[in-house]
Parts: sequence; structure tokens; C-alpha cells
Amino acid sequence: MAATAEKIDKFELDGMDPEKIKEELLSRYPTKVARKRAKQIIINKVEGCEVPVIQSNVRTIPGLMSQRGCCYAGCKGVVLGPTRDIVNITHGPIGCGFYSWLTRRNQTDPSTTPDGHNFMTYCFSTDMQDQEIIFGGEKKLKQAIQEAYDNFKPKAIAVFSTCPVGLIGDDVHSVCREMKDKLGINIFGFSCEGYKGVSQSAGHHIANNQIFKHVIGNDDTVKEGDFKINLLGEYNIGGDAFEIERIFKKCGITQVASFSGNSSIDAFANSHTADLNLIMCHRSINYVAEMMEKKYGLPWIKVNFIGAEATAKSLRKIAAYFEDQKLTDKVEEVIVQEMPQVLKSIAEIKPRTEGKRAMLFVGGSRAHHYQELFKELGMITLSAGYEFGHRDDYEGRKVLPSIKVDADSRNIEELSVKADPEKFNPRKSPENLQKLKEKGLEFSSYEGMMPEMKNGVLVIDDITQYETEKLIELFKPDIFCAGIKEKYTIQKYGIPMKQLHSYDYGGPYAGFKGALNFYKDIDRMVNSRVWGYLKAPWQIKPELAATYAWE
Ligand code: CFM
Repeated sequence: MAATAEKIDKFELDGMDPEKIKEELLSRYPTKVARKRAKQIIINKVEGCEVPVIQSNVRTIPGLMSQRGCCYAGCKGVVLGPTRDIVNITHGPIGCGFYSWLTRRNQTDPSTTPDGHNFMTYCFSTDMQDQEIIFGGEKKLKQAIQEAYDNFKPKAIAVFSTCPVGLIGDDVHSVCREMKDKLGINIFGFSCEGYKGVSQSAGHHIANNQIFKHVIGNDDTVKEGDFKINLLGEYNIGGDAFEIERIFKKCGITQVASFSGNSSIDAFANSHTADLNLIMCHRSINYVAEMMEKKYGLPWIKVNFIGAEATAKSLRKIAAYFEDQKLTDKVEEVIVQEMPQVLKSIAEIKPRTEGKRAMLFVGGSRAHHYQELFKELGMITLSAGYEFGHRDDYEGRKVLPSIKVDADSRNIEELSVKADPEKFNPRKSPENLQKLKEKGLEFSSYEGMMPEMKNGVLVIDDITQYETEKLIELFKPDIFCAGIKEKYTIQKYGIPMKQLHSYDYGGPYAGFKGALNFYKDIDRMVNSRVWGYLKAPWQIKPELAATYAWE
């Protein structure tokens, strides 16, 4: 439970009053827009276990420039994209497939599966044309599945619907069923049309549902190994999952499946044989964890491998769950081995980074997790927010019962899941679970971002480009974290900008070794003098001037 948070110092806010800053951010909007945005711009105030309500997971107001992506991006790009041996076919115009092709920097190691399949480097698309939009695209989809099968003989093919598919009414699911019967491999489709829901978050949910229905539980082989876990919501951007796997191996923890960084379809099929689910990114995959618990009896705990301290804490949680002295000792031994380098690096870098100020506006989990790494460098998070997080990601899962389900959320199917008559196997007795809870291990729980932030900081949901620029003008932070769409305007303001989606070609940033990489990169960025020399075009010539051609 969060204690009352520390208040942010006035000097850290440049002596500004957070209420005034909020007013300033809203002042240029029309009244109705300002009223809506006011509910998404919140001054943090943690009192005991109370945090303020923040409106989130609602439609972006048309006309405001958002950071968000679409439902298809969340389904195909985020959740299924990192799986190497499924042929992922985009049913739609070529742009959708092309734009989601390798743009997310998730790495994979095909040598770890016997057939060595890796289709991630390909871009499969039905390349819909006017012809299909008018007369239907099912025939072309069948041909595409056949062609992919003939060329690659994959174990599985997945089909992802883009906006026009929903608009013209192609039935991708019946095509998939037909081709599954014909070819004898697992083929399944996703109704993840870009316009569904209000952001990529809808696509996560749709992806979770279909993997759960079509893949998880298909293979009951119990693999060898002790302390079996699945790692959920880690997508191996910049090699993060490799570093986490290294640590697990060193500790003697067996990873059955990862959803879905460095993953394979066979591992998904087998994942219900693990004994514990670990959730990294709560937003994108909590649905799978919840459904697996109901159907197979695997509990889940929240972990975070971003930050060295957070990594150590997460390993200790795993050890506590398995209640095994040998594992506990091993985990402590690994922490003792890994920490000295981390502490050495912090001691060297912190004097240069201490007191510097960061802002993070990223996705649905990193804006929270990366605050850990900044804290380790003595840096202050001045403001943060998610693109598409829900209230539970901000305020903690305790608010779930009070979240109103609106029409956009109702559009996304909620699977009704029951205990499997044969495969349900509660991993711990209720008394045992209770005992572990009393010892401080929390199950099915995520506290969210706000309880860990200082009082007085601004938490902003679905930040707009205008608000981003205003914040930069007001605070001149030492570093701003967001994505590629924001990168260059921010840099033109003379502020170093770190992409926390792709890591700007860097990484890994997870685990112990990842923390070392992050410290180094941040040190280099916030202490580079080059930014101070930069003059944005509008600073040199503040107004655009033009003359009429006929003058
Ligand atoms: Fe989860 Fe992600 Fe994120 Fe996400 Fe994403 Fe991503 Fe992200 Mo970009 S699954 S919510 S939809 S941690 S792609 S790996 S970086 S916005 S903060």
C-alpha cells in the first residue's frame, strides 16, 4: 500500500504552481475541449491509498494531435508481431502491413526452436486493391494463405483485419477455418480493424482473446525444469527479453513461454503447464493472465525488470512464491554478483545526473517503469502519462470495479472463461496463498503509476502535441521521453529526446546489464552541451512572412 507521497519541491517546478500550469495548458482550447482535457490533466495527490481519478481510455478529441496508434497496431504490431514462427498476414491495403513491418525493434533468436523459422523479417500482406474493396477480399485472402503455406510451410498462420475489412464485411474467421481444415495447420484470424476501440489498447485485448482461444492449452507436454514461469508483457525491444532470460537462467528459473518477445507458437501452446505468470506490461496482457488463472489455476504477480532495484525486487518475489530455500539462496547470490557493477556505475554517473528533470509520455506501461531508472540516477520525474493506459494503470487495479464500461469498450469481446474440467489445477491452496499474502506477496495486483509519483506533479493522459510543446516551453526539462512522432519537434526546442518505444537503436535497458546501458545513454544525453547551442527555426525567425505573387 502506498504511503502518502513525497511532495515535489517548489524549486523543482521552477517555483510554478501546478494549478497555474494546468490552467495554462488548457487556456488555448475552446471551452468544451478544455473541460474534457481538464479531466485528463491531473495534479498528483497521494493520500494513504487514495489517488485522484484520471479520465483515460476515452476517445481522443478530433482535431487534437495525439500520440496514439490504432487497434490493428496493438494486435498485430504489439502482441503477435514478436512471435517468430507464425506467418502474420495483414489483410488490407499495403500501407498497413508496411508500416508495421519491423518498426518496433523486437528481436528474436530463431536458433532456440528446432526448425529455425523466423518470419519476422517478412511483410505479408494481401495488398488489397479497389477491386477487393468493391467485390470483397475473401478470395484474395484464401490465395494469400495458400501462397504463404506453399512457400514457407509454417506451423501457424494468423490473419489481421485492417479498417476496410470491417467496412466491407469480409469474414476472415470463416476463411481461416476453411483454410485450417484444408491445410491442417493452426490458422486463426483477428477482427482488429484499426478503428475499433479508442487506441491500440483495444488491439491488445483482441489479441489476448484469440491467442487464448486458439493456441494456449493446445500442448500438455510438461517440460523439464524447476520453478516454471511465463513472462507476460515483455516484447524484447532492443534485446530486453534476452537480458531477462539470462538472469532467469542464472537463478535456475525455467521460462516456459514469453508473451511475446523472443517467442514461438509452441511455447504459447504449452504455457498453461507453468506454475506462475509474471506480468511486466500490465496494460497489454493482463487479460491472458486473468483468463489463464480462471481456466488453469495459475496465479499471477506483477513484476518489473526495468531498473536494477526493481529487478532484484522482482526476483525476490518469484523466490517468495516458490517457497524454496535453494532458489531463495540462488536469487540472493545472483543479486550479490550483479549489483556491484550497477552501484559502481551509479556512483560514477549520479553526480552528473542528480537533480536533472525528466518527462515521460509513453504507451501504457513504460511511462511508469522507466521512472525507476531515472530515480536510480537521482533524477526527478516532473510529469508523466500514458498514451492509452486505463485508470487501473494510473491509479491501481483497486479501481477496476468503479470503471464505467462505455460503448467503445463494450465493442471488444469479453470471453467468458470457466475452470477447465481436466486441466484446472490450482497451484497453491487458498490457505497457502493467504500465508504468502500475509508475508507481503501480492497476487493479481498492480498499484499503478500515480501512487509512486510525487505529489504536485502533472499526470497527463493522451497528451497532445500542443501540450507537449507548452510543457517544454514552461519547464525546459533535461530530457523528454516519447516516440518517433514527437522526437524531432522536441529536439528542435533544444531538449534531448529519448525514444522509449524503440530505444533509438540502443538497449537492452532491462535487468542489470540493461540498467548499465541506460545510465550511460542518459548521462551522455543530459550532459551533452550541444543542445544549448541549438536554435530552433522559429527562434531565429519567429514569424513566417510571405508576399502575394501579384503584388
Ligand atoms: Fe506494453 Fe509495450 Fe508499453 Fe504497449 Fe506500445 Fe511498446 Fe509502449 Mo510502443 S506493449 S504498453 S502498445 S510496454 S509498442 S513494447 S513501447 S507504446 S509503453
